[in-house]
Amino acid sequence: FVPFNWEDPINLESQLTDEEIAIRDTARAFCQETLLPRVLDAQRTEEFNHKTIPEMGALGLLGPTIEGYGCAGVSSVAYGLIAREIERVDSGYRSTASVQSSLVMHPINEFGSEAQKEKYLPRLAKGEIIGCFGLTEPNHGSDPAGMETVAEEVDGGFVLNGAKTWISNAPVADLFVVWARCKWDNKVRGFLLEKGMKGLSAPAIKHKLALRCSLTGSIFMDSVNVGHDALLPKTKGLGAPFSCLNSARYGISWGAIGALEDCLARARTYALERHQFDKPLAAFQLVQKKLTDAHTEIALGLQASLQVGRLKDAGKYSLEMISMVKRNNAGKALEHSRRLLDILGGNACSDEYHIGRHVANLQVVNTYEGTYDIHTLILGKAITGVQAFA
Ligand code: TGC
Ligand code: FAD
Repeated sequence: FVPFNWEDPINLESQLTDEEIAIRDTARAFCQETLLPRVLDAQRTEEFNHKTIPEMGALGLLGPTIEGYGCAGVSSVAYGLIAREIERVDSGYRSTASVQSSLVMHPINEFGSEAQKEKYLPRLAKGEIIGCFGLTEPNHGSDPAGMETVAEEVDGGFVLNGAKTWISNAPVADLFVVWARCKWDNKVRGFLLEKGMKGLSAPAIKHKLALRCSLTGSIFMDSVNVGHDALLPKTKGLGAPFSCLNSARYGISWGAIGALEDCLARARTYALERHQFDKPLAAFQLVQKKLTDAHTEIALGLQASLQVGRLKDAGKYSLEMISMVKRNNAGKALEHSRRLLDILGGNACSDEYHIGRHVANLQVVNTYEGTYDIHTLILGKAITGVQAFA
C-alpha cells in the first residue's frame, strides 16, 4: 500500500498531464495569493474589482481551451482545474471567469465570423474587455424557448427589443451576447451588442444574498439598432445558446467541488483546533462522519468530471454526461457544505470562517446553468425516452 493522502484520496494528480498540473498550480497560486485576500471585502461591499479580469487574462485563464486569437489552447481538463481553483475561493469569481470564457468567447469562436473573432477574442482573452451572456428573461428562466426578446430585420441591420434578467457581468460588460427570437423565421439567434449603444442599458441587481463577489444585472433593449455585423452568423435555433451552456456547466462541475474542498479543509482545521468536553471536535464520531461524507463526494465528483473532460477532449461526450456531473457536483457541494457548516457552531454566523459564504453561493450554483431539477429531467428523458418538462 501507499500512504493515504486525504487531500487527494484517489490520486487525481496521477491522471493529469504535466501541463495540466502546471496550469493548476499557476491558477492556485493566483487564487490563493491574490483573490483570497480580497474576498471578504468583495463579499461585504458587493464592489466589483476591475483588476480581476485583466489579472486572469495575463495568466491565460480566460478562454483557455480556444486555439489561436491569443488564447492558450489547453485541454478541457485544464479548464476544469482552473474553475476548481477559482471557486475554491468564491463561486462569484468563477462565475465572472466562466461567463467570459464559456458564454462569451465560446459562442464567438463557435458561431462568429472571422472578423468578429479577430475583433473580440484577443481583447476578451487579455481581459481588456468584459462580456456577458443574456439568455434568461423575467418570464423565461428554465424554459428559454418561450423567450420574448425579438430581433427584426431593418435597412442596414436589425432592431432588438426585450429584457433579460439575472445576467452575470452585465453591469460592467463592454460586450453583450444576447439571444433573440428573429421575427422573419421565428428562430433564436445570437447578437453582439456593445456598451453605449442607444437603447441598451444594464442596471445592477443589488443586495444579493449570494454571489456577491460577481456583479449581476438586467439587460434592457429598447429598439437597439445594430448592423448586420452584429449577428452571430452560424446561430440558428436554441441549440446554439444551449451548446454554450454545455461548456459552462462542465466547468461548474469542477468549480462546485472546489468550493466544497475549501469547506472541508476549513471544517477539518476547525474541528482539530476547537475543543469541547475536553476533546477536539475532530474526536467525535458524528463530526468525523460529516467530514468523511464530504470527502468521499469530493473524490467521486472530481473523478467523474475528469472522465467527462477526457471524453469531451476526445469528442466522445454526450450532453447528458454534462448534466450528470453538473447536477451531481453542484447538488453534493450544496448538501455537504451545509453539513460542514454545522461544525463551526456559532462561528458559522461569521463571514471570517468562509463556509457560510460558500453555502449561500452554492444555492445559486445549484440553480443557474439549469436547476438541479431541470438536469434531473434531462437525465430522466435520456433514461426513459419520455420528456417530462412540459
Ligand atoms: P429541446 O427541444 O430539448 O432542444 C432545442 C434544440 O436545442 C438542442 N439542445 C442542445 N444542443 C446543445 N447542447 C445542449 N445541451 C442542448 N440541449 C438541447 C436540441 O437538440 C434541439 O436542437 P434542434 O436542432 O432539434 O432544434 O429544447 P427545450 O426547449 O425542450 O429545452 C429543454 C431544456 C429544459 C433542457 C432547456 O430549456 C434547458 O436546458 N433549460 C435550462 C436553461 C438554462 O440552463 N439557462 C442557463 C442560463 S445561463 C446561466 O445561467 C449563466 S450562470 C453564470 C455562470 O455560468 O457562472
Ligand atoms: P424558474 O425557471 O422559474 O424555476 C423555478 C423553480 O421551478 C426551480 O426550482 C425549477 O427547478 C422549477 N421548475 C421549472 N420548470 C420545471 C419543470 N418543468 N419541472 C419541474 N420543476 C421545474 N442567466 C443568464 O442567461 N445569464 C447569466 O449570466 C446568468 N447569471 C446568473 C447569476 C445569478 C446570480 C443567478 C441567480 C442567475 C443567473 N442566471 C443567468 C439565470 C439562471 O440561469 C436562472 O435563474 C435559472 O435558469 C432558473 O430560471 P428561473 O430563475 O427563472 O427559475
